[in-house]
Amino acid sequence: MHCLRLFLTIIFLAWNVSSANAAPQRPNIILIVADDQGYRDLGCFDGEEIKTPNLDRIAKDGVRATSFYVTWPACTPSRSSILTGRYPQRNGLYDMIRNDMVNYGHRYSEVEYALSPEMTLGMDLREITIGQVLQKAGYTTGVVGKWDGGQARRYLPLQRGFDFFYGFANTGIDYWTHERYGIHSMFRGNQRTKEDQGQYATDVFRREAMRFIQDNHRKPFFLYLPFNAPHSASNLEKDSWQVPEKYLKLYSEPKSKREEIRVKYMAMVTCMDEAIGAILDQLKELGVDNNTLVMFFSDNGGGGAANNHPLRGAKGDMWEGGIRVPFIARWPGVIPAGTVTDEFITALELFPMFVNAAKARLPKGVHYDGFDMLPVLQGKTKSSRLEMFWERRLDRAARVGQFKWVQAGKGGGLFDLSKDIGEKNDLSAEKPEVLAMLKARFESWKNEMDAAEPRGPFRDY
Ligand SMILES: [Ca+2]
Repeated sequence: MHCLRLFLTIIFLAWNVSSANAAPQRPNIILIVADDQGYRDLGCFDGEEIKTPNLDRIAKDGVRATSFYVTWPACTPSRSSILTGRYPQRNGLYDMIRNDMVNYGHRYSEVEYALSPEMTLGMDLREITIGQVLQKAGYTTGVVGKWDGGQARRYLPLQRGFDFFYGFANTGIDYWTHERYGIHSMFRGNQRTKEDQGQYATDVFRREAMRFIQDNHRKPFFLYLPFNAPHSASNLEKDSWQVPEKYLKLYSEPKSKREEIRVKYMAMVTCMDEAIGAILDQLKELGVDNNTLVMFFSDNGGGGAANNHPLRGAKGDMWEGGIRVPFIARWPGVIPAGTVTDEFITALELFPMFVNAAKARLPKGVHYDGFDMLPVLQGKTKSSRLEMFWERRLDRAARVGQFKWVQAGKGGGLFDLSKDIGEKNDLSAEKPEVLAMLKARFESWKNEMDAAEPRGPFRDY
């Protein structure tokens, strides 16, 4: 009898120890990405007029990173790096997949669209996505929202390491019709679907994300949730800023056309924020919120309706306003609550961080451009990132330590970000040796990218 009691006590203690240690082990991972949200368009990033109580809740429960960068100042290449952990110039997807003729009023027929770049180009099939790695490690993987990695079947999420997909695969749609310039674009799995036509895209993505979590919360899951909000709509009517009335009512009546656009944009953000709040509540209700890593950032800097203050420039630019984005992360018990880091980190750090958190392994023989930044988010270590490079056609930029060099159609110069986050004071003449060093570092990176094994769709090989 005594022995049995001792045995039970040991079992009980062992169980207690293992459950106390269970939280940091193989967490669920939810990666939420906004489309074109400004650096200051969150309450927790000093946004005064915008209502984002749930994003602020993530920051309050976790960390806010103020020097987080994406790899490109617009959608497709930035997202390619999230999925592959590699520079766009290395994974091959270093420009937009887009039918530009719509800009000149051209309307595609379905037959013509089927042959167009939007339909036929995609991320090189030799690239290994984070979905593939986590799926292999036993995670259930899902994508809800904007895939933007190619929409021919071979490029769709179900063929790229994901068990579940609901969303669109091109770069933008009308929020209500789910058409892209007249072409119906919503998918469930590999099939286009009209089941939700007429329903607001953000609401539909909220429902599908919650379904995925409900169905898969009993074992580790990875949910990639890239909203198209608050990007403008891609429709022939140029009815750009679409949002349900109830979110508009949360803001005061606009007094000018400019204010009207701003208010609609803010309401789109608030609608997305509410969806994120519903997901946070759901995690708690299901009892998995302590074992779920939730992250949020914008795929590139804010566009015309956004506020990127105090950064210079906007989406499309090599200025900080194009590439430095708001980032927040929450993992209770692992990332300390209410903290801020100004360490130099980027979207390239996500892939290795997810792989380590999932106790998986990085694929062999693949060059990764980032590192596991979890200890940085925890405030335990300094970032090991020393430099970062950007290239968009003829525009280029480099950050090495505190210095940033820009050479672009809209201007350029050398800036000390530690004193001049707004890139106002060009130090080119004052610090020629620093300028020369940054240019040399860029050239070295460029040579490395050119020497990398070529990937489609844009490179000539
Ligand atoms: Ca974008």
